[in-house]
Amino acid sequence: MAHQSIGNLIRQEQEDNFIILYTENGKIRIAEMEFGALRVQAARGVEDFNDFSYAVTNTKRKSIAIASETDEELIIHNKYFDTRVSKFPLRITFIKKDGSIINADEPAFGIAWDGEEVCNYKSLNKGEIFTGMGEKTGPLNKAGRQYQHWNTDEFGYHSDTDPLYTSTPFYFAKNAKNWYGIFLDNSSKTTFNFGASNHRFSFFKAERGQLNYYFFHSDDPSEILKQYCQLTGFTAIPPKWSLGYQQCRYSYYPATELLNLAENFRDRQIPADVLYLDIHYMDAYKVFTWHPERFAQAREMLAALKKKGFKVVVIIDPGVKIEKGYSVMEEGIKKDVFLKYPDGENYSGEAWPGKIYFPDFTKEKARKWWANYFKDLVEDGIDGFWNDMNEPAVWGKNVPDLVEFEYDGQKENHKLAHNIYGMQMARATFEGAENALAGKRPFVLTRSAFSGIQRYAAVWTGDNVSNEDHLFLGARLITQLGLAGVPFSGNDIGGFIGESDIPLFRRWIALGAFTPFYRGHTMINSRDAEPWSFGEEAEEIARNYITLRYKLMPYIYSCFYQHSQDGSPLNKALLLDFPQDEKIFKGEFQNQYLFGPSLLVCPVGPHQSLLKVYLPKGDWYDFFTDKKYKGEEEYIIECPNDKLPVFVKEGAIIPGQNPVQNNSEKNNGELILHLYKGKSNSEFELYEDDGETYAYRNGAFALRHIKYDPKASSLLIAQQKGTYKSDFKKVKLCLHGFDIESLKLGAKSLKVKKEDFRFIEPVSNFDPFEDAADKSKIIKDLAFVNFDFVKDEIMIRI
Ligand code: MIG
Repeated sequence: MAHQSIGNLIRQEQEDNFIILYTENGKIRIAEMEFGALRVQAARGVEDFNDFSYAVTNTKRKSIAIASETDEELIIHNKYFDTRVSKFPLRITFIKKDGSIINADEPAFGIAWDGEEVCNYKSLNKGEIFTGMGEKTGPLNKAGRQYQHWNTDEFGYHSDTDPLYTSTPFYFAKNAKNWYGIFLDNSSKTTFNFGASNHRFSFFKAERGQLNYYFFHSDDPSEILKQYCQLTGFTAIPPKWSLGYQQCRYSYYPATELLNLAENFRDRQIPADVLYLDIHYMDAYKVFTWHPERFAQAREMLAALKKKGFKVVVIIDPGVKIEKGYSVMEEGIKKDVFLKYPDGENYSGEAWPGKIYFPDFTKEKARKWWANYFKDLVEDGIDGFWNDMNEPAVWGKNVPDLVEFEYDGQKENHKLAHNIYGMQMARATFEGAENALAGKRPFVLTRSAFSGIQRYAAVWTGDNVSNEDHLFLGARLITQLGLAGVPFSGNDIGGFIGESDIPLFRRWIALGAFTPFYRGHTMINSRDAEPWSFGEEAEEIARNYITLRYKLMPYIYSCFYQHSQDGSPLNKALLLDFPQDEKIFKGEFQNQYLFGPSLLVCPVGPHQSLLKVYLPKGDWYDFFTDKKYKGEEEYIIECPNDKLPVFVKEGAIIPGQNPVQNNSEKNNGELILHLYKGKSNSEFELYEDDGETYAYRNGAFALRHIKYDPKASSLLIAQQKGTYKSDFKKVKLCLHGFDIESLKLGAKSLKVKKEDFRFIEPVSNFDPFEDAADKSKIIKDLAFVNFDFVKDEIMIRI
């Protein structure tokens, strides 16, 4: 029989903060991680436990003990839940403190092996919700589906294609009222079955390597995500320029084309920060070279672009062209850094450059060798790096399973290393860039990834298609990546394959403004897809939304700070804030997400002039008109061409600034602080620093805790923490939803009189922040006032 269960418990040991349970056919080891997750490992027969992990950075364990034991079972307690181990056969059940079962091994199958494969069957519960999983297609609720992790270059994928480019084997699930998370830390081909086979079980299995999973539980799913990030890492605050609008195509060349592009953006007053060089910048697609004619004067071009406030990111593919005399290849051979067959011959595949060798990024020596090449590009004036083809992708073929990888001392083959390759390439790229940039923060973008990638790179969702399906699917993928600990992701605005048209482009460029990574990109030989390529109306919409993005930059930048503290993603799945509201999973509402803590974004299709939206609990304001809506209701919203439905949560505190043309340009010193009337306390951490160096790690940041207390009618802007000299000198306070007549405005320690306030008359359809000259719409209950943004705390009575 192929199926071999873990069997009965024979004896147990406690050692070194582990509980080790010996069974008939193997052993289980249980540990409680410093931040609350419970780790379960299984080893077969007399095998040792293998602790090696590329994903996990924090391996600290708490002390663990068996709290009670009977003939039948063992009980282990931790702060968040209890674990029951039944002995005959060994089965694990996680139980909430109130006695309800969160998650249990399927009684008949539990943990079992089948050949090299290891599988954990879990009881499936009625109505159980499965979600998260990162870059996985299908609906937000993945119940009834099966997914596989095997990083794949999937050109023109569909809304149900699986697998795609990245593997983050971490899911959220909800059994009755109980949320839990499971992270299977195994880089081989893994399968997750969420009740796709029957009504009896869900399962996760790995083709190779050990069962090694982490179980998380909290009533607050944000806490689960935080614990996952505490285990696998956070994204450090990115360079501010990488949060601006970015323009790519396959490919811009020669140099004059980039200069024209830059001029176009500035002339048209469409803010932008980054231009991209796709594969045609290289000489015969040889990595770390410049094309001798197209970019004969790369340095001059880069210097000119810099003057206009543009950064440049270049694509870096893993394959190294096999060509006599090509120094990168020759050095690579000398240093012995390429992947090999078991007989010692270098493995070669084929991609853009023709025949290529692949660096073994799971080998430290290879990562160091690779990292060294970034100095020249940085010296030339390149600012960021874009890793593509790192699944790795080989023309029409798969890397054979027997190809050997160093796997940092583990000596593994392709079966276990495949899913980790892209992440280790991004790591080597990040380390090289960091070293070369001498104190500036690197920006790396990757297509392929594994759990933990958030420590090194932003992720984009590869070769999507110019159609409505992808607009919606893209929103879900980004939100799900957020649930997999990746806060910095995006998709090709307008779609990569095929051609966007006017209606699609205007919707997508608007939506993209509310995604973390905001980049337009398109395929070779397709029509132009820059913000001005779809006619005047679309250009106007693009300008307005891109400008709005820059006005929101203090909010967006602060959200990245927040992620680095608690793991909260930028595209925030609604389940994180509304964990008991299952309506958010309904097909018609599943694309909605929060952008940061306060903005509810409702993606709308190119031909939808009306959109049905669902507003969860609380009061909401239309971002553009301030119209108030009651939560837990559905609404039909009118969506003219220029309107993306965005709603603001009551109590929201949203810091903004004047529009700038790029993020290297300083704002005018006015903090535009928007406050939306609410019923309960709310707060926001306003974060600033120099936007490009690591000086913040030595205290050079400006952090202001802002707190709104409606019962006390107060808004408190606490004293600044940190030594960075704030870019803001005064505050313009915009009050939304307040009854102006009864407003008692005043500020402690500030000489402000009621006359200092004046009412403003926004709002253009595009821009809630506009102190509009045209008095088209008058919002009566919006007022602003200027304060000196002194170092002291500011208390405002409202
Ligand atoms: O075989 O570098 O997903 O963004 O423009 C295609 C060319 C290789 C795939 C990437 C795409 C990029 C393209 N690349």
